[in-house]
Amino acid sequence: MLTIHNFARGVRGLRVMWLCEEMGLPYEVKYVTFPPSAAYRALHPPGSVPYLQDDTAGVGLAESVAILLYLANRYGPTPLLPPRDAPQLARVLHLAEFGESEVGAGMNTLLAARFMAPAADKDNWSVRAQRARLERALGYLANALGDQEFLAGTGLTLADISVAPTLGLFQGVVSVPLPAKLDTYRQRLQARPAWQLAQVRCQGEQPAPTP
Ligand SMILES: N[C@@H](CCC(=O)N[C@@H](CS)C(=O)NCC(=O)O)C(=O)O
Repeated sequence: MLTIHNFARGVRGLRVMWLCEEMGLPYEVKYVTFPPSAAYRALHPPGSVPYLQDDTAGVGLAESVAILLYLANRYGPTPLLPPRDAPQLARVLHLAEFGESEVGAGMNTLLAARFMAPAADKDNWSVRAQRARLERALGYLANALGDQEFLAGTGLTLADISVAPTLGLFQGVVSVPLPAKLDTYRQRLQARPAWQLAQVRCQGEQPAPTP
């Protein structure tokens, strides 16, 4: 069984759940509190999410993009990860990694500045530099998408599964404008049945219905 540890509504865990839904892989979700419990830190000492436990294989790993690659390799083949001799493979790997290292990681810094930094540091030089870098990354992605439906070729790939969920955080949470083209792209992918199922699983424990 696959177990995905995640914060309720954590977008990186959503990446992993969306992939599982697209591949038809059964999974369980365990919600991690913030701050994470000692039990969770014993499993994954940095305390970040998501973390995947694969009991069938007897392994566990963190880093959402590594988890995407792990699942596609371990439980594929899947068209979401082109085969090793396909020309498209390089672009899928490049943009899947870019989704975290240039978009997701940059957002972490801006979120921390917005919600945790002292007033004098909320708009300091580093914050402005990070915002400018994120704007460049979004411009790059909008160009990379062009008029295509997907980032890398004619079908959905890990590149889209990495990039699209993070774009949802740009409305109001991060003060960097999301190019209209990327917003339309995100909304189109969000309408997929697999994303919808994943989003429900990602919401957190639902309160018990009142009798
Ligand atoms: N590069 C990591 C980033 C993980 C990460 O920053 N996750 C966020 C939640 S979406 C988190 O755990 N934040 C709290 C923390 O880092 O303590 C990944 O892609 O999984």
